[in-house]
Amino acid sequence: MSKELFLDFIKVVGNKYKSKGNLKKVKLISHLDADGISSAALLTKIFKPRSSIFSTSILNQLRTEDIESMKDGFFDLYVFSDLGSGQIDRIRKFLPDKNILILDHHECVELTKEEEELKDGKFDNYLKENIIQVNPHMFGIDGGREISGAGVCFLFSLVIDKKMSKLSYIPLIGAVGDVQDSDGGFVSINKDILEMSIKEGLVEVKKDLRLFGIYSKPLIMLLQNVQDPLIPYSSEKFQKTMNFLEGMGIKMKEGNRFRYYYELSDEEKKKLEMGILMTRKDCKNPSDIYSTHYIIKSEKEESAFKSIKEFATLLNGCGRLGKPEYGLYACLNDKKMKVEASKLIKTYKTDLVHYLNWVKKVRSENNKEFVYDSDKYLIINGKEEILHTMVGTLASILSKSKDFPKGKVLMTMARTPKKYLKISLRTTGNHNLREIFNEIFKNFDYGEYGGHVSASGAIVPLDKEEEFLNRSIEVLSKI
Ligand SMILES: [Mn+2]
Repeated sequence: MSKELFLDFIKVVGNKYKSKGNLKKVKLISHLDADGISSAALLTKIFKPRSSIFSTSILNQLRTEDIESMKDGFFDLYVFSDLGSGQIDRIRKFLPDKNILILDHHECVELTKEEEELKDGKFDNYLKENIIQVNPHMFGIDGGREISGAGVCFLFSLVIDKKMSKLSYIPLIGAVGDVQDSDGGFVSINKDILEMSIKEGLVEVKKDLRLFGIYSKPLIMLLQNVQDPLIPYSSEKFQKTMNFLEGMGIKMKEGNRFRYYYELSDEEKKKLEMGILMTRKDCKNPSDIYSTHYIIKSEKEESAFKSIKEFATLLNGCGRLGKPEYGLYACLNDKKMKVEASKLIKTYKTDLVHYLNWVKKVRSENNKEFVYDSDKYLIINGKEEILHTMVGTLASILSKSKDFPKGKVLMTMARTPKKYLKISLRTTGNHNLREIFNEIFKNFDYGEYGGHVSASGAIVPLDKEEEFLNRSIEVLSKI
């Protein structure tokens, strides 16, 4: 019931913008992750040809000052995608007279009386307002699991142009980027969108080995995957992996060319699966070697855009490296941008390895300039050594790595060129990170923080760096 109502609501909102015809000057503000970039791709497709001026900003975080700076903007419409619901109180405060459309799936901070009434099917009054919010949570739909930001944008865009169904793979990239396909695959609206994309002949679902890059990487590289090794010893290099394959009679090369998984015969695939199962006898779930792969059919084998999961990772990379537009136009199948995005992602991997090595080095030296270590926490202040957009990714990888101590809180930070300190918080224990930030900011009046219980972030003015560090250490020492 609530799903139908939500879809009805999107329809009337979509029709409102459709009937406006050309929209003149439109500003799009979206989030700097795979979901935000795919959201922006869909909305670009819709609004760019329908406006005289169209401008896009992709932000890591929508800060109060970003909203405040729009006060003097000259745009006729401001569209927020994959963000905005959490900041709507400030949008209302600073931009009360602007025309605003929010297409988001994050938790809503507060609902107005009119928004509460949408659940009862009362749309008319709300549609007259100049600030319109479209969010599944308003209808009791779980935006964390049932639909992504790009999913909301897709349904909206479909009302305006039916041909958008040809882009129904894009919301799936967003949903996978936001990890909405775990625990048994897509559900609810995500599942409906998946089915649409299958019906359109765009996407195919395959059950194959749980390996990242299974279609795009040569077999030997694939099995050496260090991030999430399917084979316990696979990170121990080439020779061992080669022996493993040869032991099963699977050739690693065809002539001079490395072979790919998709080139294996059925018999070879069986052998490989058996071989992998043998290496996993001591693992927690030895038979957990398969996963569902969503594949874009029009993409060539060996392309990094073939698997939706890889596509999402690529978009994240483009965002983190400050080139979200490469990812955005790659979504819209711009050939040149796809080449640029693939080149960029190679740098991304090298940068990450570089940062991980740097952290290893300063930790082993116990370099007091960058490292604050105790039995309860580890703080890494990357200063200018680490790109500020990478502190979150870095914190996630570090906290998941084998040699990171259990039960500790990890804080990573780096400086932005605009004189801010960007901070990420992760834990390998049972800490509630939101509460930790609450506590830190209780006696610290600068900057902003947000996020989830298990992954949080903050941003503070750089001239308060020392103060922030002292306050953090004070709080973290008592957890
Ligand atoms: Mn999202």
